[in-house]
Order: sequence, then C-alpha cells, then structure tokens
Amino acid sequence: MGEIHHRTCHICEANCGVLVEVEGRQIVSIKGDPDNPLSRGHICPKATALEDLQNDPDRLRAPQKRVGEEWHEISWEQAFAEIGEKTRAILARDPASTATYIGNPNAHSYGNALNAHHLTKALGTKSQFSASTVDQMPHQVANLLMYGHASMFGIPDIDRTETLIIIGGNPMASNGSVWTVPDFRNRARALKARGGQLVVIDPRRTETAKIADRHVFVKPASDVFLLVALLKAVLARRPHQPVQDFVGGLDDVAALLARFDDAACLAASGVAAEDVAWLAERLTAGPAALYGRLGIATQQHGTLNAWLIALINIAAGQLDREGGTVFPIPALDTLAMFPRGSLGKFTSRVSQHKSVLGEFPAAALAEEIETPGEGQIKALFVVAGNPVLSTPNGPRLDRALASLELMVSVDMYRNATSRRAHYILPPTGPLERDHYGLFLLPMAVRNIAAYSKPTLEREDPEALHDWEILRGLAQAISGQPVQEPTPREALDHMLKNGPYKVSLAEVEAAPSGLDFGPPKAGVLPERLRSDDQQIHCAVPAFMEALGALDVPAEGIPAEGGKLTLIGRRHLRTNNSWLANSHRLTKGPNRCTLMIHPDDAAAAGLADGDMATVRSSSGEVTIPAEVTDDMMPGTVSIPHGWGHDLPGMAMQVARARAGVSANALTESGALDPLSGNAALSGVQVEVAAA
Ligand SMILES: Nc1nc2c(c(=O)[nH]1)N[C@H]1C(S)=C(S)[C@@H](COP(=O)(O)OP(=O)(O)OC[C@H]3O[C@@H](n4cnc5c(=O)[nH]c(N)nc54)[C@H](O)[C@@H]3O)O[C@H]1N2
Ligand SMILES: Nc1nc2c(c(=O)[nH]1)N[C@H]1C(S)=C(S)[C@@H](COP(=O)(O)OP(=O)(O)OC[C@H]3O[C@@H](n4cnc5c(=O)[nH]c(N)nc54)[C@H](O)[C@@H]3O)O[C@H]1N2
Ligand code: SF4
Ligand SMILES: [Mo]
Repeated sequence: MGEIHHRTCHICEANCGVLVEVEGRQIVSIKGDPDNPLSRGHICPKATALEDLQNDPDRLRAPQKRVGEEWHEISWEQAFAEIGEKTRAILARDPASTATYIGNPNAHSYGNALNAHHLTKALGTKSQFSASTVDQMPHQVANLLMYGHASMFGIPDIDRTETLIIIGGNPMASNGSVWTVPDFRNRARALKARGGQLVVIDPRRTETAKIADRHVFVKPASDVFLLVALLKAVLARRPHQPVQDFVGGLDDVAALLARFDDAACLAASGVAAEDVAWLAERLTAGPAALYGRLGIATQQHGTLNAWLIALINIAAGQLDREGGTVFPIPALDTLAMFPRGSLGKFTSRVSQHKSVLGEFPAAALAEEIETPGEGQIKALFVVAGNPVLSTPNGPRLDRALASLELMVSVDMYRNATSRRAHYILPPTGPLERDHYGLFLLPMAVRNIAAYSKPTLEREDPEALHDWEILRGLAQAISGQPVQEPTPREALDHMLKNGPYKVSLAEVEAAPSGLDFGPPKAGVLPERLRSDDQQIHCAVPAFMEALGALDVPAEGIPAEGGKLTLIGRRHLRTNNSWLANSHRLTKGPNRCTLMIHPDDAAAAGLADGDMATVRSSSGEVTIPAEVTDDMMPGTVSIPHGWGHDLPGMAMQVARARAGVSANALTESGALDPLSGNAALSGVQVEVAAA
C-alpha cells in the first residue's frame, strides 16, 4: 500500500476530488474521493491522464531553444538572460510591439492567475489576448453590465431545481462550464428521480440530450431568435408579477420586444411554437433554471444570448431563488480580488476593436502580427495556450507566428503553437504543483474550499512552477525582481479575508475539502456590484443591438447547398492538450464530420467516406460519420485536433492527428459586443473527397 494523497483534479472545470496513491515517484492509482463534498467520488477518464501527463516522455522538462529548425536544451539562466536581452532590444525600438496570449489552463492554476500580470507589466503591453475571446467573454460582458462585475456568474441550482434547460452546453462530455458541477450525470438522475425535467436545446442530439427528458433542435447561431420568443412568452405569462425590487427596466425590454414577430422568430430558429410555450410554462412554474454555455457564446450574437438568458431567468422569477439560478459565495471571493472589468479602454491598431476586460479578440492576433507599422507585434509571449489549433483561422496565425522576431511559449509540449517559439519554458509536472480552484469554486454547486499540496516533489530541483517562470520572465525583462508573497502565502491571506474567514491551515485540515453548504438564495442585494446595487435590465448597448436585429427568413441564411458548421467536445479530450495520452486517445477515431443522412446523401457520402469540407478560410479532409443526431443542414467537427504539423514533438498525438476545425473558422467573424469569435455558424461546402 502506497501513500494516499488528496488532490483536486485541475484538468477541467469540475474540480473533482481525487485520491492519488503513490509509491516513491510511482503513481499506483488515481481514484475519486468519496468524501469530497462537491464531487462525491466522481471522476472521469481524464483524471488518469494526470499520471500520463506526469510521466509522458514527450513532456518537456527543461528550457528549449530553437536555432533554425534545431532544438537545444538550455539552462534557465541562459533562457532568462537571452529572452530578457532580446525583449529589451525590441522594446527599445518600439515599446508597443510586444503581446501576450494567455491560454485556458491559466484559469486552472491559481499561481498563474495571480502572476500573469507581472509579465504584462514588465512588457508594458496593451496587446493582450487570451482564450476568453474564443470562449466565455459574452457571459462576462453580460455579467459586467447587468450585475456590475465580469466574474459574477449565476449558476443553475441543479440539486434543487425541477426544470433544468441547457442551451448550447453538453455537460455529459464537458463536465460543465462556468458551472462547476462534478458528477453531472448523477445530479441529473436525481433531478429526474424527484420528478423534475432535464431539457436540452442544441443543433445536435448530444450525450446530454440523450439522457434528457426533452431535446429541442435549434438552428446554429439562431438562438437569439428563440430566446426573444421565449422571453416574450415568459413575460406574457407573468404580466403583472413584480420581480425583485432590485431589478429594473424589464418593461423597457418588453416594449422593445414588441417589434419581433413570434412566428418569424420561430421560423428563424427552427423551433416549434409548442416547445416555446412548454418551456415558458416550466420556467414560470419553477423552480427552474435556463443555462446557456459555449454553443450560445461562440457565435455572432453571443452577448445578446447571454443577456437574454439572464432576462428570461429574471422575468420567470427564477433569479437568486432556490432551485433557480443562484450565486455562490466562495471562500476565495474573486469579486473582491479582481476589478469588475472595463470596456473600450483601448482600441486595436488594425481593425479598431475596442478592448473588452483589457483584451483584444484572439481572432485579431494574426492581423496585429502581419500588419506593418508602429505597434506591429514583434514579440509574443504565449502562456499555456495553443492558439494555432484553438483560434479562428489557425493556419493564418501559424504563418504569422513564423514571422515574429521573438516568440516564447510557457508550455510543457512542443505542439502546434510552441513549435514556432524561439524558446519553450516548461513548468513542473502536473502532480508537482499545488492547486486551489480559484476561478472554478466560485461557480460550484456547493460552496467548498479545497487545497492540494504537490503530490510529488519536483523531479528536477531546478524545475520551475509556472508562477516562478512568470516572475522570472518579468524580472529578466524589467531588471526588477518581483518581491511578493508566494501564491501559497497569498492564498492564506485571501482566505482569511474571505467570506468565511478561514486560514489555509484550516482548509488543509480538511483534506477532502471544507464544506460551507449549498449556495443560498437571496444573496443578490448584498452581492450585486453595480454602483447602485440594482440590476438594470435594459442595458443600453444590448438594447441598441437588439433593436437593430433583423430576423432572417430561415435563420442564419445557408446559401446554395451550404451547410452550417458547429463544434463539439468528447469526454476523452481536453481542448488540444491531452492528445498525447495513449490511454485517452485509444478507441475509435473521434475527429469526424458528423453529418445528417440526407445531407450525406446529397454530398454522395456514406458513413466512413472521406469528405472535403471547405469554408471561405480553408479546407480539411475528414471521415464522415453519418448520424441523425445532427440537425439537417448542420455538420459538426470537434476542435483541438491537427497534431501532424512539422516540428511538433508529440508522438502519440501525431499517430492520431485529426484535422483542425479552426482551419475552417473565420478570423473576421465576431460577436461585436464582446470580441468573442463566432466559431458556430460557419458556412461550409461538403463533398466526397
Ligand atoms: N472551433 C473551436 N475552437 C475552439 C473551441 C471550440 O469549441 N471550437 N473552444 C474554445 C475554448 S472554450 C477554449 S478554452 C480554447 C482553448 O484555447 P487554448 O487555451 O489556446 O488551447 P488549449 O488547447 O487549451 O491549450 C492549452 C495549452 O496549455 C498547455 N498546458 C496545459 N497545462 C498547462 C500548465 O499547467 N502550464 C502550462 N504552462 N501549460 C499548460 C498545453 O500543453 C497546451 O499547449 O479553445 C477554443 N477554441
Ligand atoms: N471532455 C472535455 N471536457 C471539457 C473540454 C474538452 O475539450 N473536453 N473543454 C473545457 C472547456 S475549455 C470548456 S469552455 C467547456 C465547454 O463546455 P460546454 O459549454 O458544455 O461545451 P461543449 O461540450 O462544446 O458544448 C457546446 C454545445 O453547443 C452546441 N452548439 C454549437 N453551436 C450551437 C448553437 O449555435 N446553438 C446552440 N444552442 N448550441 C450550439 C454543440 O452542439 C455542443 O453540444 O468544456 C470544458 N470541458
Ligand atoms: S471531470 Fe474534470 S476535474 Fe473531474 S476528473 Fe474529469 S477532468 Fe478531472
Ligand atoms: Mo474553454
């Protein structure tokens, strides 16, 4: 029997408690922790990937330097010295010519979250990009303008609701997003067992739709019309019901909605009137929660969708209510720790995008590197990101990266993006670092605090944690050491000053997590961060956009024979970065084009045939998976694939390379209110290859 370590799995947002049994440096087993009050023993197949990642021979363990196409291992001293010198020379020529791209795993590392700003500060750059603008930025803009803080997320109270309606999310594959809901399957089972209903609105009959009581197909990127019709239906059912006294402006929204014809909205979204009436009835009867996620965010109307979803929950009387949409109070309160967020502080150089939370759209990174002139990006620092595979028109970005004077990737793999870097700086292994779910626990279905110590010592005493690399880079560039408490010390301080006033020692004394119970209702009056602590429903920018919205006759128009592309996730992947785990990638090929039988027949495709998929950005060749799970007219390709680019060093991934969905997405297609990429709704032609 080895030693058992309690940990939180940091791979996805669910933050499951795990028990890692180790003997020396050997991992004997990784199991779910039944005593974790949030995850209750649940884990998914990816938890074991922690071991695969830790032991992967392709995982980089020391700094790498590229000279031409040759890679050399170098010391940390040399890496910092050279990067510092080169960056200072670039800054001396043009102080506005550096940029950062902060990838998704930063949200899963409190050390990164607390230290990334040292790097941007040392660079003095306004050119900040991140995975937020291919993901949740629309939710954050809606949060900011409605509740007064970009990080103030409401979550469905799944454990007490009677109706859970999920639009554009697939928690059976993703394990939930901006909603920390480990063990979704059993929570959904319990909902059904108490007579409740699970409803899924999605252009694909997803894994979640298959366990739901009702699935409603919606045309991709046309949700906004459905949501308008649904809000009208909800308002019509509760015309004289007062909403909470901290809510205002709903009447103004109702007045604006009068211009929309219900039948036209339904035709545009492809949803039947009976479905809308039934949804409105369930929502107003309550307790009920409407929850929207990636599918409604990564599209042209992402922010309007996020706003309308919040309005529907408000109008139905389900906001801040038990069994409705609730607002957790976490032990580490991100609302108190981070600024509420700004809009339009800066303007981008090439396309004049307004900054959102201090960032420019990830989709605009390529043009800022390509376009000559003052402020052209010459040096790029990528921290835990793989934008070549994860942002729109990745191949264009890939070409742009090749032209940089200096590129540094803080990453553990030489992958599609970091192969373009001049330096790759790898952090310690995934089991060698500590963890606290800083950004995830504030969205959890139960308020808990859980801290994980490093399970293993650093394999190499010279190895650095991400946060040490970030501080090292900042010091190398600015010449100033970062003199601040360690993340662990900061954590203790913040916990003591947080809502439950606990010390890190008290949290550590509960190795499976300290439980503060389920989220409470009625917290909003205290918690709202708007200046007057009110929710103003009629947000001017959103009202203007809704006022200008035309209802197309058939939804987002599909011109002559074209199909509409959407994405998907699989339980055994995590964006692009678990592709080198043999255990996770074995089994059937999951990088396929899902297509409805009628569309397949029209394109002359049988199941398993190779199909060519072409958009205005590019083309891929991919096996067809013919299935009536797809809505006719819609096809689906998962992202995070395409692992066969020259110069990559991921052997397992290469054998199962797949193709990148982001060779088809378009860098110009954005949600104007948030700068978020419109990854859903791309028009494609499909033909037999
Ligand atoms: N077409 C399409 N595109 C999409 C999406 C989609 O649904 N469809 N989804 C979007 C979404 S939601 C997201 S979040 C983005 C993700 O976009 P990115 O964050 O750019 O991409 P990831 O694939 O998550 O890559 C993460 C990188 O971090 C590295 N990494 C992992 N853990 C660590 C760590 O602890 N430290 C360091 N330093 N590096 C680490 C990995 O090796 C990998 O290179 O992709 C987006 N792109
Ligand atoms: N196994 C696994 N888990 C993950 C990840 C992973 O890659 N693999 N990634 C993590 C990350 S970074 C994130 S952000 C979360 C995302 O978590 P989720 O939001 O649950 O994301 P998806 O599973 O991509 O589900 C999005 C759904 O939206 C649907 N959709 C696409 N276009 C539209 C549309 O126009 N309208 C509507 N209504 N639906 C649409 C798709 O069919 C899909 O079912 O998952 C996280 N968890
Ligand atoms: S659901 Fe997410 S957090 Fe839980 S074990 Fe799987 S990858 Fe880890
Ligand atoms: Mo994401």
